[in-house]
Amino acid sequence: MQEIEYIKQEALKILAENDFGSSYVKIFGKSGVFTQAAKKIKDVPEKNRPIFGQELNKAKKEIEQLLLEKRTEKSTRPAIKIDVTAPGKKRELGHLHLVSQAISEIVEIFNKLGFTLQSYPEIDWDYYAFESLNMPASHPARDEWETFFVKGEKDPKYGNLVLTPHTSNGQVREMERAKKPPIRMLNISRCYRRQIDISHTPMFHQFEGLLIDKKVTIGDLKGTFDYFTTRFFGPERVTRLRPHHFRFTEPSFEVDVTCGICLGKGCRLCKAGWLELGGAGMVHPNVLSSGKIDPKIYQGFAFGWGIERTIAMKTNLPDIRLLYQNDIRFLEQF
Ligand code: FA5
Repeated sequence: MQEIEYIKQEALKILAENDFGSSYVKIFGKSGVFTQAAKKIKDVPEKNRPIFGQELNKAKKEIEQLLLEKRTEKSTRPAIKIDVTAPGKKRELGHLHLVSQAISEIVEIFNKLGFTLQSYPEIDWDYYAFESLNMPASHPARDEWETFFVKGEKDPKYGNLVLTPHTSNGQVREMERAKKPPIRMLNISRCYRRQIDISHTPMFHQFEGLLIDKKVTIGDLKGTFDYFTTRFFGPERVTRLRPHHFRFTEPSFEVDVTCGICLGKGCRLCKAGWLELGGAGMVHPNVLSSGKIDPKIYQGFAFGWGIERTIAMKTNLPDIRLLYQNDIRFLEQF
């Protein structure tokens, strides 16, 4: 029918020139082409009315289908035009955790002095953590390490298993591995103690140095610490040795570094100008004997320092627990 064809063509033209919403109104709305066409049925000769109605419905369905396709096509099309010349979005890059950064830096500094990194167990026998270090079973000095013990069978020679409370468990292990001096070991590992406050975490890291050779003196020990301090903290910071007591070194020291805020004058953070870095001393002859090294021929020095404390001292961190709270606002500052 010509009239129907004419209506269809009009609807197709509207579809081509308009978006979905306007096309719908112009084709099926109150004054739309199909509504107007339906009103004209009464003008069609009576005998032609049924066929006119059928054809009109057929055309309506076809146009409805096309309109539906237009809507789908619109919703899958991107809302914004792509500007291919616009610069790309930069992805934010993460970085190593402060502890990992400090470990790399420490390894590099001690490598330059000939110390090589070794790795010893984090869960170790009582023998290596205490007994071989001149701390026989039930010795009161063990209490200072506030140790976590692992439940289980006791080994007749090595005793219980413990979560290593310090990296000194690597000392006799290294002597057994190397068999003969010279030894220059760096042992970095996680340590565990029942402690938590602004300067203690239950899990922390220590780095342990052990140097054994002939004619090793306290001067070598002090020189090594000065070298480390200058490299790690900067030339304006200095170290000092304070007498202390450890069962596995004789003499023993606590090593202090001048405070990063007041540089030794004394301030609210450090009180007297110094911050404690860790313990150190000349290896005790009994420990050398545990490692089957003759103390009459060889001497050595050892030290064990906390990595989290070292970071705190470098960045003037008020509370080392911040390092383990996974707060991105804190971590991304470094
Ligand atoms: C020791 O652990 C000795 N093994 C160090 C040593 C090694 C002495 C070799 C002589 C020869 P101390 O308990 O003081 O010592 O711990 C050494 C350092 O580890 C501390 O100064 C501190 O920097 C760090 N440290 C200890 N406990 C914690 C803790 N809970 N959280 C964070 N850091 C800690």
